[in-house]
Amino acid sequence: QNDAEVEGVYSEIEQKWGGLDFVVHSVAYAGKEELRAPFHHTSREGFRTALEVSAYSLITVTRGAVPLMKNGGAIITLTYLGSQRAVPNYNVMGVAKAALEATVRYLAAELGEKAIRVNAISAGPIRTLAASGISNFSEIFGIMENRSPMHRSVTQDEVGKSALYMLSDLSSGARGETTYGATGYTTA
Ligand code: IMJ
Repeated sequence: QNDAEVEGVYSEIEQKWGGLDFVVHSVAYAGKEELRAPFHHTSREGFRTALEVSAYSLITVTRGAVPLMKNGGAIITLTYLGSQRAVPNYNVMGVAKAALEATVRYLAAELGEKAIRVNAISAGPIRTLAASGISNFSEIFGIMENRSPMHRSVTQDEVGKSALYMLSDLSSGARGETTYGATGYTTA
């Protein structure tokens, strides 16, 4: 939420390295209440915070990175299927991720001429701090293990490999995409 802090990081990178090849944007936040209460009770303030931290921040992070990507570069962000489907309790985070995925498309369209690629990875549910305290998380895990073609949930290593693809020349044709690394659950 602090643009000056982000700019500070980039000026340090500029001084130390003189340029930048890629950025991983991996930040999201919604108030606890917003993830628990009925969605139609989402407050104006809760909506604003979730969208600002989870979607607008990609614009701030990209704006600072562009001048450093002198020979082009790659920017990725992390998203979740709750942007496309109504997932129980994901609530305003789903709205924020939909905004994030649209932001990826607009940034990708604009930065194509600078050879900067912007894409998103939609990982499946992973047991992390961001997943802790979610009431029906085990249930969501179970559904994934039942329905996905491989009958298991996605691993952190698999998300890492998708990131490697998106950040490297292997994905030179990918722009503005949301790639699903969720062991095929999305299409099953
Ligand atoms: C988060 C909430 C509800 C359902 C959820 C999740 N499902 C999954 C997540 C089904 C997979 C995890 N996820 C993809 C997220 O993007 C989580 C974001 C998040 C988590 C918290 C928890 C602590 C808090 N605020 C948060 N804001 C965003 O206070």
